[in-house]
This record gives sequence, C-alpha cells and structure tokens, in this order.
Amino acid sequence: MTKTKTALITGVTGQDGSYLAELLLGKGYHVHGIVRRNSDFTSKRIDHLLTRPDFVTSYGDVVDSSSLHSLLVEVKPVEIYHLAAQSHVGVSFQIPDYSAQVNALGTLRLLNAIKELKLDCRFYQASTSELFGGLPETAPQSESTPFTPRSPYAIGKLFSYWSVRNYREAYGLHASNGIFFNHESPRRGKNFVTKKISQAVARIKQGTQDNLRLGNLDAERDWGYAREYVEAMWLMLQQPQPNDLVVGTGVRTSVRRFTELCFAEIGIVLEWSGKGVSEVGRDKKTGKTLVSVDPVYFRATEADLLQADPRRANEKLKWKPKTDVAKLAQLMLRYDLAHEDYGFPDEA
Ligand code: NAP
Ligand code: F7E
Repeated sequence: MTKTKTALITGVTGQDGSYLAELLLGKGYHVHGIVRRNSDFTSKRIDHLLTRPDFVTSYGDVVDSSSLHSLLVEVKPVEIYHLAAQSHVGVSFQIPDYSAQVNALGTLRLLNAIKELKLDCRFYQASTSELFGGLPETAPQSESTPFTPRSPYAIGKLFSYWSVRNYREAYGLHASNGIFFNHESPRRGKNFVTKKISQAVARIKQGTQDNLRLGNLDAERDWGYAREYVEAMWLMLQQPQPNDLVVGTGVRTSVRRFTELCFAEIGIVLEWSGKGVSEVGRDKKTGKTLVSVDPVYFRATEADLLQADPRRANEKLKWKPKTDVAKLAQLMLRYDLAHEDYGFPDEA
C-alpha cells in the first residue's frame, strides 16, 4: 500500500493557498495548513474544506520560530509550500519592518527549521515578478533578468529568493523559487487592483456603487488565473532537481485596459479624457464619470512594466496557462455579479 503524502501550506487561507489545498487534496495528499491568529476567522476561502478528514489546520505564524519548529516535528511534511506573506506591495511601504519580518525572515525561519530537523522534504518558495522592479527596458523578464526590487515587499522577497538558493547550495535542500507573475481570481484579496475593479464594476451595474477611484492606470502587468498557477507550484516540486522558474502568460496589459475589459462585460464602453491625476473614464453613452484617479493609490516607487518570458518553465514543466486576460476579467466579473463575498461553490 502506498503511504499518503502530507503537504504543509503556509498561507493556506489566502487566494493561492486555498486553490493549492484543493489541488493537492484532489491528488490524494493529506494537507496541513498553517493559519495565523487574527481578530476574527479568516477561513472564508477554505471553509468548504474544513470538515474533510484529510485537511487539517493549526495556528502558527511565520514570525514565530517556535510554532514553525513544532509544526514541522508534528506534521513531517514531504512537501512544503511557503505562501505566507504580507503580500500587498502598496501596503509594504507603510509597514516595511513588518513586511521584512514576514516576507524575508519568515522564509529563513522555515528553511532553518528544516535544516536543523534534517527534515526530508521539498520546499516551494512563493517568489515574485516584483523582484524585477518593472523597469521597462528589462521586459520581458526571464530567469536571467537582473533583479531591481522597488518596494519593501520586493526587497523582502529578494532576501527569501537568495535564502532558498543558499540553503539549496549549502545544505542540499530540494528548494525552489517560483518566480510568479500576477495571478488573480474571484478569490483575490479585495485591495488588489483586478478584484477592486471587478467588484466595483459589478456594484456599479447593481446600483450600489457610484464610481471607481484608481491609482496608476498606466502600470502594466502580466495577469494569469490563480487556479491554474497552483498546478505549476506542484509541478515544480515534482521535478527531480530543484529550480528557479519564471511563470506567467507572456502578455502584458495596462490597468486602464483591464478596467475597460470589466466595463465591457456590463455593456459599458469607457471613453478616457484628461491626463495624470485629472484623467477620467466616462460612459460613452451617458457621459457619466465612472473612473477617476486618486493619488492616494500611487506608490512611492512603482513597478511600471512586468511581463514574463516564461519559456523555460513552459518547457521544463510542460505546462502553460490557458486563461487569457479577457477571459480572466470575464470570469471575475461574472463571479462578482453573482456574489458579494467569497462563497462556494465558486467559479469552478
Ligand atoms: P494572499 O491572498 O494575500 O495570502 C497570503 C497568506 O499569507 C494568507 O493566508 C495570510 O493569512 C498569510 N499570512 C500573512 N502573514 C502571515 C504570517 N505572519 N504568518 C502566517 N501566515 C501569514 O496572497 P496570494 O495572492 O495567495 O499569494 C500567495 C503568495 O504568493 C504570497 O507569498 C505572495 O507574496 C506570493 N505571490 C503572489 C502573486 C500573486 O499575483 N497572487 C504573485 C507572485 C507571488 P491571513 O488570511 O490571516 O491574512
Ligand atoms: O497592483 C496599480 C498598482 O496591488 C497592480 C501581489 O500579488 O502581484 C501583486 O502585486 C498594479 C500596480 O498588485 C490601484 O500601482 C492602480 O502597478 O493589484 P496590485 P501588485 O502590486 O502587482 C505581485 C506579482 C506580487 O508578488 C504581489 O504579492 O495596479 N494600481 N490603481 C492599483 N493597485 C491597487 N492595489 N489599488 C489601486 O487602486
């Protein structure tokens, strides 16, 4: 009889953690998720899994070494997916110290516990396109593009990237960095731009919101669908050798264009006028202003253009994203028209 594999997920209550838990459970893993203490329950995205005998959660926190150490001893996972992070780039400018504690030292704490316990496991690090800083001259960005992080978030993640490589080299850990470009879904946190837009457009259609205020409309991102991307995480840990791979669609889209795509889903064509902070998007038919710019959402330093060159991962993992940005906008918008909050069954 084959022994059931146990996977440990940090960040299991997040967007990716919830999809990854579903994927691994579907593959017959026992899944153990680490949940941090908050002032209320944060399990909305995994509530539908909580009654399963093969899905267990424990309190823990990546700023607390003792909890990580105890959990590794107890769970003895064969695969660890380290997804926990203060994942908001904009917010990281306001809480830089905390962001470093979580995004940089959190990874080191886990890697060091694995080393100290001589745990025989494979390790996935949720690395990010933000390492590249979005300097337009570097796009599209591949594994060999120089890193130029431009936020406390990205600088913390750069520390983690190099910690993974160092522990791999120094101690022979099967540890990999998934350098993932933006991936979104109906489960995306509501203060990330795609979800903010899709939710606002749904509410404008339903008459419960008047307009939408955004920051930098010119920023360009390589947006894919999170439900698909978690399979690339799993595939990375099934490779005989650990590796660092860029995962993305290879297509770039501006925030302005994503906004247009969402409004198009409710039959509204936007017409843009003005420049910079005075730019507005109006309903072509009625002339009503639906989108305006609010500098409160600008970042002190911005990643202007992130676009993946994912050829290496496509080849090594025999994997490619299927959902393009127009389809992504459509599925997010349709979900938000039908649901005010996360809920299950969802878009599957
Ligand atoms: P997310 O929805 O913000 O989820 C982050 C998760 O980390 C949540 O479960 C959160 O718990 C948990 N967490 C935060 N601080 C923690 C701490 N101190 N100890 C334990 N858990 C903690 O993020 P996501 O979009 O799923 O992203 C997953 C990972 O991939 C993150 O590391 C992110 O930086 C990285 N990444 C994301 C993208 C993307 O486009 N989504 C791209 C590249 C890399 P709460 O529920 O309690 O907040
Ligand atoms: O911003 C611009 C903003 O916050 C995207 C995280 O998952 O992906 C994510 O980081 C762009 C930026 O994501 C608003 O300035 C305009 O240029 O949705 P976002 P992000 O910063 O790209 C990477 C790969 C990660 O690793 C991160 O964990 O949109 N933008 N107006 C806005 N952004 C927000 N949040 N809100 C606005 O109103």
